[in-house]
Amino acid sequence: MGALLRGFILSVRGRGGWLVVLGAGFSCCLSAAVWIKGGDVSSLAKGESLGGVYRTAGGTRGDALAILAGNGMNLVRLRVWVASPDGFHGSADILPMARRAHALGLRILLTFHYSDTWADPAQQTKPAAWAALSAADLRTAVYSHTYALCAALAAQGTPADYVAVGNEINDGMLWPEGRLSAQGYAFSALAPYLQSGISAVRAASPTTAVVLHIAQGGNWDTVRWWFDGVKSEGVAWDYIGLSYYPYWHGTLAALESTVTQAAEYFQKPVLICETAYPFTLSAGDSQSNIIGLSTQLTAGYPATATGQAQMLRAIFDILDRVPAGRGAGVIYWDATWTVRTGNGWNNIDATSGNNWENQALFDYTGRALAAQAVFAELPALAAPYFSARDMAQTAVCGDLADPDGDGAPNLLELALAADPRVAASRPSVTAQPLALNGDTYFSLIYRRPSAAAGIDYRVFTATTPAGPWLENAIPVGTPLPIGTAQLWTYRGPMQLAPAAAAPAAQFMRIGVTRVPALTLP
Ligand SMILES: [Ca+2]
Ligand SMILES: [Ca+2]
Repeated sequence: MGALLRGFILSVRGRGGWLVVLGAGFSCCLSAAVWIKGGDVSSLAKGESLGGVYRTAGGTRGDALAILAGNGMNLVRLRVWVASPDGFHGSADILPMARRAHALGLRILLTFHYSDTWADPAQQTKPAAWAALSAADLRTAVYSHTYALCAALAAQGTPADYVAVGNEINDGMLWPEGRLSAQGYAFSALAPYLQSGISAVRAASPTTAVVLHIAQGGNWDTVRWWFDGVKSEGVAWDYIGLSYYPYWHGTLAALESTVTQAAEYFQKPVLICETAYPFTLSAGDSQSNIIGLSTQLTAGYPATATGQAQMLRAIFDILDRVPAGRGAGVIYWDATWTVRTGNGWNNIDATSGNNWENQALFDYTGRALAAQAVFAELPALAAPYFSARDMAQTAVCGDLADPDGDGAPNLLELALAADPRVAASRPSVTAQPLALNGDTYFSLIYRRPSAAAGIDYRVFTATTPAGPWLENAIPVGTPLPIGTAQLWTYRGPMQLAPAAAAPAAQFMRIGVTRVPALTLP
């Protein structure tokens, strides 16, 4: 990107003869920050039914979703099983959980397993009720099951923002029919089932973005092979979804290499659908934990509350660096899966224990862990204005895009707290100078960015449109909480000159800069 002050200029004549010129000044390569800061809370409904207790970091008992949302998490991920023997992970608990999440302003991602139990690269067992279906009927079952829940969510006013069709489907799903290794690695065996699920999502909920999700987030060869495979079958999706577990899927450097190449090669946003890291190697119940050995840790990231937070921060930071704003974000698995008798790993065995409690985001006393604070370090700036599908298309959501066709690029509109999809929605265009006590003031409405990353403003003034532009207006307003719109008042430079010598017109230009790099503590 070129020098400062490239691009849009808008002028408005204000009272008192001043000419306000609002311009977007871009001084760096533009890229949006991550916008998905998620936690999987699939365990929560069942855990609460068994008496699960959650607390803030300070120890105050509260609603787990509210605590997570209060710490900056902005999306919940919910697992869908067709008919889980424990009675959870279906519409009966997902619909009310979606209402709770929505009421807290949280986005929703559903992940369909197309199974009655865990589906991952090692198992994709068909639901019992589908076991004897023909291939054609299996496709219909995928459609009907997907459509029913997506439509029910939309009908209650909480449409899923994202839907993952399949969970960690490296080797396909709905084995053996949709299993790649059982079908000569022909993606034509898997594609019809993906198409059925995607068609159902599109029909039930047009604003919902479709995610395709595989494991091996640190293996670019696998990611390229797999997504090339589905693409060659004409499958159309919105987000590349990857699991990245540091102890299984490669180094952080391998993750960065993979997500960066995937975003560029496929020109799609990349979402880490699952990640986790232990805050302790001690177990909270008698069930041994999957990650419980020091040899499974990453050097420099101890199994402590601080180490867990550092790992989550490192992964977010990598996604935030993906060029062109294609690092969509990160979802933590599973944020709320604390020890409760009966809420073990095996959904068909109520006596099973928890094998993941040392990787939750609440400790063994139910207190919120330090890793939750990482969510608040990152902005989620554009998401309020764009749907999840919009965010997959840089022609709509990109900093320089102009979806409402009003001549102002998104970056400027976002900085001025306007909806970039709605022409003439910029409140600050009506900025008017106010003369008071011999000084002149301008009031402009901004959207306040994160302290760590986001949008920065610089205000310049000049006495002629050709400049020179001086960064000399003085902000005198009071900042409001991050993410909110704020009215900020600037004292103009006219007060620097004697009244008689003041020019008849002044020009004010707003430099808007995306701050691309996180500067985290
Ligand atoms: Ca355990
Ligand atoms: Ca515009």
